[in-house]
Amino acid sequence: MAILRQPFNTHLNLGNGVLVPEGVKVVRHLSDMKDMYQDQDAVQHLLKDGDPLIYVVYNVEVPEEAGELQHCTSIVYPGRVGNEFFMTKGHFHSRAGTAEIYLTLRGRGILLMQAQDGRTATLDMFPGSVSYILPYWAHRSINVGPEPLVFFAVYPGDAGHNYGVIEEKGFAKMVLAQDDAPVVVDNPRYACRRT
Ligand code: PAN
Ligand code: ZN
Repeated sequence: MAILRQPFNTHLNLGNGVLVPEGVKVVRHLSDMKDMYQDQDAVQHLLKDGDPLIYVVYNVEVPEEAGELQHCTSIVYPGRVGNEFFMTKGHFHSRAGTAEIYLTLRGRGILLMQAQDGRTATLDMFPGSVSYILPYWAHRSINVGPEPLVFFAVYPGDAGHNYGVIEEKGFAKMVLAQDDAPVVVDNPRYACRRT
């Protein structure tokens, strides 16, 4: 017999992004994504003094099925690896033709996106920004401010996450601090890795 489900609430703390119940919590430290940063000397230096926490995701538990809606909050902490701001790993969806919405609650960020043909786009993330990530576009969020970047995301139940392409090739662009302000520049390693 099918299990009878009931509609349910989750409580989202609008100040810090924490969900109650917290659901499935994903925690990413620098060591989980050290090859993704440009300045490997800075990576080694930071790892010597510990292993900084880069971001946390709280996922409401929902079946990974068509018709369902995954939803979660992400908290990307402020900081840099060399000149590169703390960021998420970034991914395509496994079912690539699925969109996503990010509602930013706190902080300042840049949402970096990349189509399968290599075209890139960025959107500013700020409290109240509702960013629409197109189907087939990879996406990464970068904290460019002094406080945690907190955003709520909703996406199709069966979208899944494909990290492999980004782990292998990276994004064509990266976000660096120049005089403390974020600038979007070409990623020199992206061209190398494509050849
Ligand atoms: C987000 C991301 C979250 C963490 O919920 O999964 O911000 O980023 P990574 O998954 O790239 O580590 C989302 O886009 N879900 O599809
Ligand atoms: Zn996604």
